[in-house]
Amino acid sequence: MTETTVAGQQMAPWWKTATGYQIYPRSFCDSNGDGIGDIPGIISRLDHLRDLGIGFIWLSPVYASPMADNGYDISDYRDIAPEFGTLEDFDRLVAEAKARDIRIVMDLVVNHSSSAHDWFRAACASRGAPEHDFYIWRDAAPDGGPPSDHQACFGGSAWTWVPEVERYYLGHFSPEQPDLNWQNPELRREIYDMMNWWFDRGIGGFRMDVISVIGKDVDAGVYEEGPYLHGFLQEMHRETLAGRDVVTVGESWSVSPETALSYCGRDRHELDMVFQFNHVTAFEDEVAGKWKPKPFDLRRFKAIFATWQGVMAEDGWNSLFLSNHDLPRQVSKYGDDGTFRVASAKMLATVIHLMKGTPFVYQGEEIGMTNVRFERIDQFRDVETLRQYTGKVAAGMAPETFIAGANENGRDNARTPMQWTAGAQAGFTDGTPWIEVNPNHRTINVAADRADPDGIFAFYRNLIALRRERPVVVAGRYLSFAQDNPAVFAFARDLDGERVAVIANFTGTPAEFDVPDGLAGAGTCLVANHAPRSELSGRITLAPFEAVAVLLAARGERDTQTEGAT
Ligand code: TEU
Ligand code: CA
Repeated sequence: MTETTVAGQQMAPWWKTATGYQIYPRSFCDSNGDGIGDIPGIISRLDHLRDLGIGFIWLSPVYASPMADNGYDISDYRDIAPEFGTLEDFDRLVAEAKARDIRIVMDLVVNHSSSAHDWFRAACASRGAPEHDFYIWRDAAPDGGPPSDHQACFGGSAWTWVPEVERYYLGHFSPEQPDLNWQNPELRREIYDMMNWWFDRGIGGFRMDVISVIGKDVDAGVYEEGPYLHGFLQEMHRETLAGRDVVTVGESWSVSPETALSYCGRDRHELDMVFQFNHVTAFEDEVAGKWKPKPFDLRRFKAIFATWQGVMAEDGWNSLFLSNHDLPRQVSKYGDDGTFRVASAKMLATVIHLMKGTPFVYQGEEIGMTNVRFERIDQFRDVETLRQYTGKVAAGMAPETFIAGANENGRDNARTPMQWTAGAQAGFTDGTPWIEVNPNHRTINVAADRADPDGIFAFYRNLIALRRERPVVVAGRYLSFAQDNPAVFAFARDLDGERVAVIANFTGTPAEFDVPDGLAGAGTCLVANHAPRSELSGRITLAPFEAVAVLLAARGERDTQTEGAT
């Protein structure tokens, strides 16, 4: 490692060495006993995040909202929901975070607003109102029905009739989330002005909700990655992002290795990163989606990550995550939330944090929080789960079958309150939480995990520090190994003659592994969730969910020949 490289890394954008942490405000920390997490609650827990070493928080929406979709339905883009606090609280959050070297990245939800937004109220009152054209309206079909069969993501028709204007409007997610009409230049101006208003308040960037849907061509039935998308993103960049030291991550369920660089290639002037979901949708039914999961296959999983690492090898930048507020808990989904909970949580973190890109930790992941098990539909809160339940049970599905699916893949898994202590309501609230706490908070909680030097938190802190301290973790080339092995995820990272070898057993049984030449050698153990290894060679037996990363001592002429290196 040379001086120049270190200096070079320091000059890289801050978000390439930083680790992100997602907060779902409703579920993080309640300061006033109303059962709902809030901004003062977040401020009271910032030291936990400073200790973890993260560089920025992605804050799920805190804007004014009737909360049909917990804030992904915004009724005022320039105000804070009263249950979360005030603009003064928000400014204090930005300042208190900054004092701990943490930036605040907000959620930008501009594919749709809330149906309670003033714009939408005006739009529904008269066709002549200027705001009418801020939304997407179509006439009824000849039979009076909706203009197309398009179904809303959360169930039912995507079209809703408004008698006052005798037209249908589009709600691609739900009727409470009417789609904004990006074709209207005044609407775009409003959005850019609003973004600049938040930047001027000192935020560190935006995560952009379902951004790949804004360029849709409704009449052609093209919703994802429509023909206007990149023109709008380039305009947005010119009007808001250019010249600012901020980070942008666009969420897209449709982005593919083929289209990724059209969002974040260096000459595109659009976004810094995308959240892609290929590793999630690969294990879902093509039609029934997450309600009908496919069995996990490590070979496919590895191939997807290798492809994305390859696509971003020279240009663009990956985001790295297994969890967010829409997904089940990663230790339950990809690891083992029983016997091997701690080992498998650490194993998954090792793989994600040592790839090239910016890792995102979802609240509670750093202590190995698990899925929850609800028995009755009235315990669920998520709009998607509740609407799909109504639809599917009406269509004949047994309620128990649906509930089993929701326990496995539903969004409420990620939304049960953060488990701070073993005490009442997990230390999340003094009142009654808006959604039940997971009963396992008696053993799985921040206080217990942090008190354990071998805890998951300590392990994450080490991984996050490695990224800040070691250029090879940030910038090293990614090389795949043993791609056909169904049990072991193995890769290397290379920079300036340094190689880090990463080997992880994805199963709950011991795995015999023949160390490939490219990973063999002796050196310094950087990460281990079992006994540290400083030498990798020959046939090794990995313990269940064992993960290890070794910084190999420099070999004069390192053999860079690898199997299917990306
Ligand atoms: O999610 C995008 C999205 O497509 C989700 O509906 C996703 O498919 C689903 O959660 C998987 O079960 C974003 C937000 O992350 C989500 O919370 C919002 O509900 C949605 O947009 C609408 O704003
Ligand atoms: Ca509260």
